[in-house]
Amino acid sequence: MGAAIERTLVLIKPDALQRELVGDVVTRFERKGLKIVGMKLSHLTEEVLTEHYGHHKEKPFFPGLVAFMRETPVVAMVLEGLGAVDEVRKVVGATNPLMADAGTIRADFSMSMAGNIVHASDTLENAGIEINRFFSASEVFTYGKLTDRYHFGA
Ligand code: FUP
Repeated sequence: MGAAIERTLVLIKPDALQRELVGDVVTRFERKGLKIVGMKLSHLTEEVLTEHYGHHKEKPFFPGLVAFMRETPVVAMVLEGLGAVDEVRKVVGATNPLMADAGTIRADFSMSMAGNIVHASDTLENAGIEINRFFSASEVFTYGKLTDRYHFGA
């Protein structure tokens, strides 16, 4: 059985905005064939970041992480595609850019653990939670593209 069509959440972080890498990052996802079904700028609050990074709440780097994520708005995206959750993580690479495989976004564009360019949901369950955290239903779109059969066909 082939992979199912999934949706996942990506945040393009303040380091990427400061470094003018938004276009390059979006292009990586488009080139893979992922469909952009949601996309907006959002200035994240401490509350939403505390929820989003709840698994790191007790870590020493947590306050710095929250401050960093609020330096500029982030670009929030919902991407759709075959096995999108794992495929997007593959395109993004390991959390530590120094450990990430060449050809991934994090390896190719960054060296710092804090400034690692993007966030991407790690499981299908978390993708659902995170899409709902950052997007209302009316901000996520369903539409056909002429290239769907090339990207998603058997
Ligand atoms: P990921 O799912 O790849 O984004 O990784 P995590 O959820 O483990 O980490 C979220 C963010 O916390 C990272 F992108 C950067 C920051 N972080 C640190 O700064 N230091 C650490 O040791 C771990 C994570």
